[in-house]
Amino acid sequence: MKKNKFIVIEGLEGSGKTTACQIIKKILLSHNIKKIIIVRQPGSTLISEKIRSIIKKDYKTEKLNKFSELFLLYSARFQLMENIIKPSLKKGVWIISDRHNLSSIAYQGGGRNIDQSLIQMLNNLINKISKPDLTIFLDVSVEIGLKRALLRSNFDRIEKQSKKFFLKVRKYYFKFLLSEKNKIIINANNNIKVMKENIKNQLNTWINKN
Ligand code: T5A
Repeated sequence: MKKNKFIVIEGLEGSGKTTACQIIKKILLSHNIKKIIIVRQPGSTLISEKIRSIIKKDYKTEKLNKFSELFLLYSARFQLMENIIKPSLKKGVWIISDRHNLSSIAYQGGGRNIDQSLIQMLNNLINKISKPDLTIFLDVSVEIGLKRALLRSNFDRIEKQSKKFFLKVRKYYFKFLLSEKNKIIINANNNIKVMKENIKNQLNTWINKN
């Protein structure tokens, strides 16, 4: 029997993370892995979902300060780690998380220019609770990703950022993925069918090895 793992999905808006979470769940089920939880960040606990709505909403009369944004995101992450991820991992449940620390490195570090040493300090605290076993990065171009996000619904506060912002986010994702040992990078510009096949092939290989 395979030991349960903590799998993180990362990527820009519209890269297909939510879609990929369901694809990954089906792949795990095909390996007879039945105890699976999908979570999203920010979110997935009562308090974290309240924080999510603050993060996403554009309060026209008050701008969310970039440090407030950072600490809200980490508050949501600590709530999720302590209340769901840590106890579930202890019970042998596999975790699929839509975003994690790397999103903060890319969006708040890259996009908002917050000092990486501050973000790393917070990441170290989160990693003490539990570290991901695998990061799956869905690599989509900024243009394609935002086009998909807009087709789905109106832009939220972060999606309203400039193209320059997202190009920096993408650059930081790659900068930090270089040092990530356990990763799978998927070309997410392809259609869902091709993306699904690529995830299936690479994840099956990883599961069989680990
Ligand atoms: N954030 C989050 C930070 O700034 N720092 C952090 O630390 C964290 C954790 C979260 C926001 O918070 C920010 C980043 C985000 O701006 P969110 O709603 O969760 O907000 O935003 P996203 O994570 O980007 O979610 P999206 O729903 O926009 O994108 P997904 O989940 O990547 O994409 P998905 O699967 O919902 O697909 C979007 C649409 O595209 C289609 C789908 O059918 C859907 O309609 N699609 C494809 N179409 C064609 N080909 C493909 N390969 C497709 N894949 C999906």
